[in-house]
Amino acid sequence: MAYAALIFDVDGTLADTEEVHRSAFNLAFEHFHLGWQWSRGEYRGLLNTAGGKERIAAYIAQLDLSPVERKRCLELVPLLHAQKTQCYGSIISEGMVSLRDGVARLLDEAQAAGCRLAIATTTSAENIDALLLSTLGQGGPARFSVIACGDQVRAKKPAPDIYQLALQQLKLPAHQAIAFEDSENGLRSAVAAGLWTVVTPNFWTEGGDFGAADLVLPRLGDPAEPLAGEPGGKLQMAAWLTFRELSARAGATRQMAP
Ligand code: XBP
Ligand code: MG
Repeated sequence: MAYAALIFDVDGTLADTEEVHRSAFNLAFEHFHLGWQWSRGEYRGLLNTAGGKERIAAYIAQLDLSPVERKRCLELVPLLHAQKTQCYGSIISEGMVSLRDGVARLLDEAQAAGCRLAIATTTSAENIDALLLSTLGQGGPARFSVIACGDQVRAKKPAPDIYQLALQQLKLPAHQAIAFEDSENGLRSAVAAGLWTVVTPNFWTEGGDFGAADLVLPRLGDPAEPLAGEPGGKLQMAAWLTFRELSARAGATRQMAP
């Protein structure tokens, strides 16, 4: 089966961006003199809430505040998040964050095979633009036929809405696309949308329940950064996930599906 589109999650999948997000949140908190600082351990837990604005609101909900103070903090969330997004874009534009290994290669292989690329993410269009420009250059954003993101849907991951929107804009049925995710929320969203899903966990998401994934790899791998124990472990054709093997596996699984 020739797959018509690969749909990528952004944060944690295309690139390991959550440390930059965490820094940007803390810079925004400093800017508004809130005295809040999210540690790595705390942020790991807060990541269970998809969406930066929702994440800040979830944090406020567990603070010991008077009703008046809580209301004031919640009213500040949109401004706080706008400041955070500005800080995130500045850090990403410095070029210190690169794509995870294998991503650029797989994007090239897919497009060479005539397969479209798409994005389905909780983060904002500004953040996506900053990351794609910084990692793929001026032509980066245009390589993606569809970018479904952030507030375009009301229900964020783990709801399937963002993947359903991406499929709708691609004009494709779920069985003609493959999803790439890094987190349990993202996997649940893609599976609920009916997509064959590859999961590449990272520091922030390792240990999650990825049992519903069709393929779990530590990363996509590259000739220069082959996966240990491959081929012969989960992969047959190379020590990195090639578009050819991906299509063969997804197609074979689909044919076996009831
Ligand atoms: C991960 C998220 C986002 C980012 C922060 O998105 O949940 O909320 O953590 O970005 P993805 P915003 O679906 O790409 O994994 O502050 O813009 O939400
Ligand atoms: Mg993610």
